[in-house]
Amino acid sequence: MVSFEIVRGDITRFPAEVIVNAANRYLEHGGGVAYAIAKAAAGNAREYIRISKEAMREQLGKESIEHGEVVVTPAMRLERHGIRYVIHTVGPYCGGVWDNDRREKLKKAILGALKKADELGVGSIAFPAISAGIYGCPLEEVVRTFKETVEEFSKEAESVERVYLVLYSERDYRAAKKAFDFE
Ligand code: AR6
Repeated sequence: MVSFEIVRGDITRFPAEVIVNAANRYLEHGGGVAYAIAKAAAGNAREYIRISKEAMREQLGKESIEHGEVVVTPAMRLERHGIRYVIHTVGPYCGGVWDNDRREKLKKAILGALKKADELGVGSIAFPAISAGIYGCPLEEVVRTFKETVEEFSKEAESVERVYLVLYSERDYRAAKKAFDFE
C-alpha cells in the first residue's frame, strides 16, 4: 500500500529520501522551487545547474528532457535532512488554462518520478505542486492529478510506501487540502 499525504512545509528540508524538483526542460533552475532546491543543495544554484546538466547528459544522453523523463542528482547539503536524491521532472505549462493534454503531461511527470524512486529503492518521496507556480496550472487540478496518479502507481509500487505533496504557503496548503478532501 502506498500512502499519500498533503503537508505544509519547505521541500528543501523535508525528510523524505527523495525530493522532486519542478524543473524546466533544460534544468536551468532559475526560479521557484527549482532555484530554492539548487541553492540549498549546492550552496550556489549555478553549481547545481552544472551538476544537473551533466547528470542529464550521462543519464539520457541529451540536452533537454520531455514530460515523463527524469534526471537524478545527489542531495549534497540536503543530506543533513535525510534526503538522498533529487529527481528532476518537468510538468506542463498552463498559463491558467487546463485541459486533458495538460493533465496527461502532468501525470507523466509525476509517474516518471515515482517509477524512478522505485528503481532507486527508496521508501519515501516528496513532491512540490508541480506546474502550480510559474507554469500557472490550477492548484486544485494539480492536486486531483496527483491523487489519481499515486492511486494508479500504488498498484505497481515496489519500494515506495509514502508519497507527500508539500505545499509551501498556508494558502496553497488549505486550498490543496480542500481539493483533496472534496474528491
Ligand atoms: N518548498 C515547497 N514548495 C515550494 C517551494 C519550497 N521551498 N518554493 C516554491 N514552492 P514553481 P512550476 C512551490 O514555480 O510552476 C522554475 O523556474 C510554489 O509555491 O517552482 O512547475 C523552473 O526552473 C508552487 O506551488 O514550478 C521552471 O522554469 C510550486 O512549488 C518553472 O519554474 C511549483 O512552483 C517551473 O514552474
